[in-house]
Amino acid sequence: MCASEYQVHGEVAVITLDNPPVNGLGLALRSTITSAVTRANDDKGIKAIVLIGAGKAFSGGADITEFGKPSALAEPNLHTVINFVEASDKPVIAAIHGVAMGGGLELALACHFRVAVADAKIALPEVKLGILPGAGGTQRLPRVIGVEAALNMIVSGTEVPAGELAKTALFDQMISGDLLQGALAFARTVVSEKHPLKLVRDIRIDYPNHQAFLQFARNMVKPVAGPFPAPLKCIDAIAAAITSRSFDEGIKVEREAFLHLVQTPESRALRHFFFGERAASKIADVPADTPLRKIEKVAVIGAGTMGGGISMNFLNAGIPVTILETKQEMLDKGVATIRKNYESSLKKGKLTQEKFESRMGLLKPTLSYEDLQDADLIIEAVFEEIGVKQQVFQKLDAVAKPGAILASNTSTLDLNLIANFTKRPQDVVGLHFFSPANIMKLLEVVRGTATAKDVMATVMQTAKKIKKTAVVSGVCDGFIGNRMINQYSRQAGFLLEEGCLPQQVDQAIEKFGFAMGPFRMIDMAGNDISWAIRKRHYQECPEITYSKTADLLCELGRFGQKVGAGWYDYKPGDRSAHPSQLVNDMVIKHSADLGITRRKISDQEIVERLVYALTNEGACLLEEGIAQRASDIDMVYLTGYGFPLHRGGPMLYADIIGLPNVLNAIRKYAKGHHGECWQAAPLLAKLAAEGKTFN
Ligand code: T1G
Repeated sequence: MCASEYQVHGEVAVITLDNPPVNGLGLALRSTITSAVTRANDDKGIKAIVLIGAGKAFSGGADITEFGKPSALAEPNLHTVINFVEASDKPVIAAIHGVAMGGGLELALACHFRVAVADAKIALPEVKLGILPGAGGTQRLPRVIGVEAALNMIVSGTEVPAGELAKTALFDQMISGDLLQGALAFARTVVSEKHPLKLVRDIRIDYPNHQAFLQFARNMVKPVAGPFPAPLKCIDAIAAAITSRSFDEGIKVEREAFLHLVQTPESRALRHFFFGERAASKIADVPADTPLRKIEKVAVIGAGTMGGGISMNFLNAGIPVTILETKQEMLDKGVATIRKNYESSLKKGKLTQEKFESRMGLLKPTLSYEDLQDADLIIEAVFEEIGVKQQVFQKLDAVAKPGAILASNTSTLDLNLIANFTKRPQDVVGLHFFSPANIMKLLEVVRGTATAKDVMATVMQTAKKIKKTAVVSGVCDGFIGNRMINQYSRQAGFLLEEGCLPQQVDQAIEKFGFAMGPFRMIDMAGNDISWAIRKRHYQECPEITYSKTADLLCELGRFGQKVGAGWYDYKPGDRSAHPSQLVNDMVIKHSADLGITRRKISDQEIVERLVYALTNEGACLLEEGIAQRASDIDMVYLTGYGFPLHRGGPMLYADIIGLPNVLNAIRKYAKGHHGECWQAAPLLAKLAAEGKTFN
């Protein structure tokens, strides 16, 4: 234990939790705590002990990087540490700042006293990782803040400022000045006034009529929890805190629930998402300390749906936006749409009048490129046609100031081609937002061959500021998301030829957990958009075969919801999809025209062919270096394509199913209709053969 971790201030020993970045309670830190508490208890000169966190946190909880590894349970495990602190002969005072979360808060709850600064964030967020507080949190928190407040915190995992809990038995004192000095003064008072050691475990919970409350809680939580088992298990553990004959009996219930949940695929998926979101912000060859370009003024070209949504992201972050259109009425329409969106948030109480006015005040509409001269970042969101992009970027090259970042919102066009329309390709990057751009979290950051490293670092940081999950993609047709969805859509089309109807395919994949099946999704996005992509592919890459069914649909003008008819029929003003006899007849007739005898296709086959088409293409993207890591691909699908969170994304899902099983299925489908789609990605075959996984 290094000196900084154990310091003596008079009669008080100060133990510092020091395990950057958030003092995760990994094995080394756990050992430090037990050794230090032993040392303090053995030292006759010590009368009290203060636990305090180094850096920005008391503790962010158990070290989740240890999950699934032997060190997570190695002694002293978190339970041992917590019992050790609680059994100390001398008073242990937790001094809390920054965050005290998960196991960090559980450690503090085992201390005899707790002091904190008012803005410290207090939480038991384990449910967000698909587990529950497994070191006494479900048993101790209700004892200090009450059953209802504890249940709300534990089931939601939300943070609460310590100040809001100042009057509860969770805290003995709020410290307004220096935390350590305040904690030392409090410790000395405990000693001088001979305060008896307070053990949270000894507090009795008296909650009459708890059955009715717990039943109410279960009824409220069950529909929201969906496929995740943890929220209801949290309630079971809290119930045990109320009903168990002893504290230790309640701990046993909590422990069993924790050990069950931590093994579930849902928890694995949520932990994968937690780390995947953070990993995605890292770029292998761009150092974390790369100097950033300042982004204080943004310009958006195009005030259509995308341009307006993109602008809102920056306005929401307090960054001024100049929005440019070619015609006044288009510009007025775009600004009006932004205003209408904010007004609807205002009406729903999601936005204050003051914020509404400040955001609109940051928006400057213009028809002149001259007004873009002082922009630090310019994002074009114009018509998806290379000629139009060329005009825009040549103009930008002429007016944008040196060092301005020029970004294209293109969803499929060649970013390198676009960059070469300028004399500054190093300043050009793709920022592919997903519609509705002000809502969808995913942002594909497309790195051109020439894109400078500081441009990449700057846009990744900017993405964080506008609360986007940014994933870096190399340049290829469709980048990561759309290239994979193209394989998914191909399979959906072939399934229709072989025996499915649109509603069967959609229902099967929606039962798997997708927010929307392929046919409902494309009816919403517009069948004409995918038609244009297919027509481009017929010219540029004829080797990619498609079912003609979708073309037949488009030839009937059935472009989807926007025209009231697509794969499904729609009633005016009603977005619900009604199976269309006309389309079903067309699908069945098309099979006959192809000489295909339609067959009954199982939901499992539908799900395998749609999901493994994503996995297989994802493996190709990894091999080609278009995607940096498998978890990036999963983040794209979890935040941009409605892939079910509890399945973890197409790559993690394949890992959980087992790559050999995925490979067997792919090989089976390679023998079927349009088997040419099913060439197993070499990386997938290699990992399967080696018994490895993508993640
Ligand atoms: N363990 C290991 N690493 C962690 C971590 C943790 N608990 N929390 C954060 N990190 C890493 C994170 O991956 C990132 O790493 C860096 O810290 C900064 O994180 C028995 C078993 C604490 C509010 O769920 O909510 O206790 O990418 O970017 O915005 O009941 O991190 O830099 O390499 O998020 O300032 C319960 C999870 C664990 C808290 C800080 N605890 N963490 O937010 O920084 S389970 C949690 C957070 C548990 C017990 C159970 C946030 C934060 P890198 P960041 P931030």
